[in-house]
Amino acid sequence: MSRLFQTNVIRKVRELGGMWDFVTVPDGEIQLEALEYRYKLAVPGCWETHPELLTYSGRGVYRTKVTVEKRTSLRLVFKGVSHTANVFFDGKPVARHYNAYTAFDAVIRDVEAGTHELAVLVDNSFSEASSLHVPNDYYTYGGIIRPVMLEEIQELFVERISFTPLKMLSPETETETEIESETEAGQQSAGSWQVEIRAYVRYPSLSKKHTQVQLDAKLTATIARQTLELGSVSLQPGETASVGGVFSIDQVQSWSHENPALYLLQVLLQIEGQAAPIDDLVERVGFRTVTTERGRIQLNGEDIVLQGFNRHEDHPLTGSSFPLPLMAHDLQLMLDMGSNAVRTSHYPNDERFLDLCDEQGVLIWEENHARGLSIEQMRNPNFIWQCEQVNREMVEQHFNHPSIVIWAILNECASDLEEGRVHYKRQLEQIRALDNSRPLTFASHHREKEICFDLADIVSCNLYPGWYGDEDPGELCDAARGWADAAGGAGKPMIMSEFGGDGHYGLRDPNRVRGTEERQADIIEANLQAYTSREYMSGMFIWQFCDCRVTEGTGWLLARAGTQNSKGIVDRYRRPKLAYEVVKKYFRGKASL
Ligand code: ADA
Repeated sequence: MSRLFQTNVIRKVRELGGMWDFVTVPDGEIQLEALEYRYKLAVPGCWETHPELLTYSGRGVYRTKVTVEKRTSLRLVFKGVSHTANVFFDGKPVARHYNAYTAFDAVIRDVEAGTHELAVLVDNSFSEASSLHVPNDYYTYGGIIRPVMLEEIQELFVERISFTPLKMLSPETETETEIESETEAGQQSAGSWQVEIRAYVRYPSLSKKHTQVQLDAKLTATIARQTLELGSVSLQPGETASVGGVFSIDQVQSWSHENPALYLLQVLLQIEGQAAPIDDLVERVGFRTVTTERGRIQLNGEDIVLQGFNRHEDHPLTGSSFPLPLMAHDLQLMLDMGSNAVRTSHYPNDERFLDLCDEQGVLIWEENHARGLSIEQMRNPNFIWQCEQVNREMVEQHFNHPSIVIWAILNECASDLEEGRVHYKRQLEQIRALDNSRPLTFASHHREKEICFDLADIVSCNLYPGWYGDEDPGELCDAARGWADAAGGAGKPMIMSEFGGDGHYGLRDPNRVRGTEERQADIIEANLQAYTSREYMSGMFIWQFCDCRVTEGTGWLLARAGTQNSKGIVDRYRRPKLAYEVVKKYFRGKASL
């Protein structure tokens, strides 16, 4: 299962999960047909879960069989391969993709009935070819880490939908409504909304034996029992086109943390002159707006304060490949502590986790993939295109999640330098052009040396008072507000995007020295006391939800004890540390208890 709702009613879709053949391969040319597969590995999964591959970094080939009953065109959708994938169908290359945390596809036209071989060469090694996956304070696992879907497609198919809630047209009043996802129909209050809906239609290139042929199709959408005519497209092979417009939708409820109302939006594609639709795509959407005014963040016009965690997709038993129950468990723990928000540090997350957040009303800061890259690392010749690609894929693929309220870029990179600023400006402009409905930010640790706050909508600071320095959190926070105001951030909302300290699970000592659970609890308490009591603060994200594995190496960053970042409020197995109750006290708003 790759989503928490059915994404297609007409298009035939199935998951290619299971045990695939696997073998490690050295660098250089490979002969697929000569490989002898030594292992069976779970897909989705990380190869580090196999006892012989616990620390393996390099290349490996996954293989499975795909059987189709009749001649058809196939679309393979890989939700995440870590970190570089080369895909072969019956021995022929059909796709190549870099970056573990966004999806990509391969379309194969006119596949004959019978059994075919699908092979994926996966590489998780570090080299100049990879500018974003570098040795870092988290682990780059290897493998097909997210689901693989097999779709049977027609000549034209709906590649994606974008749904943008623009404004509430009439307030909610008591009426008969039906929320598609979970709530039962009944007397609820509902209003009408103005939204923009666009459908993107793709006509994959034809194989050589076909002659060029133009196809015309009409697109309709249904949502909340209303049918909308999106318009028509006319396409040549190899082209993609979009169609849509602005519509009013009646009888719907707004999405919020308290009432996360979701609706299914189905787009149908019908070839002109044919009797029935040949393809469809379903998205699940919510009606809400996000704005930044008067130095605050608003959801549907109401000021909100984000209280949550930075979370790495990391688990000792499954690596970065999360089964649904573990995702749900993480979210349940965060909600138990009274959190209403999560930051997907430092990469786009699995869509099922985003789906869970949509359902639970949890607000998401989603960010592109980068952590702590120096200006030298940003000069990697692959950096620009690799960032451009992950930004585009993140925004296009996750556009319809009502839970995502902020897009962010380049955590702790060189935003203190003019040369770095060029990248921040380019990337923020790129994302704004893709989606103008959400505020943008980046997390900075440059204090008074930061020079890019004028480019963002929200100023966000990573500061570690009590851990990397002995400042008072409240005083440092006020100083940070001043630095931000002086650096182009005046009048913008502010978020404390990281704070915390090490707490090694089970290391208890009444002397409360560094590294004990007691000291971590003290640090978290002092920070939360400062940020929850500051009027100008629009959000706070604790570093971090759970301990995570890091790359092993030398230097202060990569030589962490136990090869893990131990600032989690729960350990790698999600066992709560002493700070858990402290967080609960503040996030649940009972700080005086
Ligand atoms: C940084 C960084 C995090 C983590 C943290 C720490 O601010 O953004 O990824 O490395 O510091 O634990 O030091």
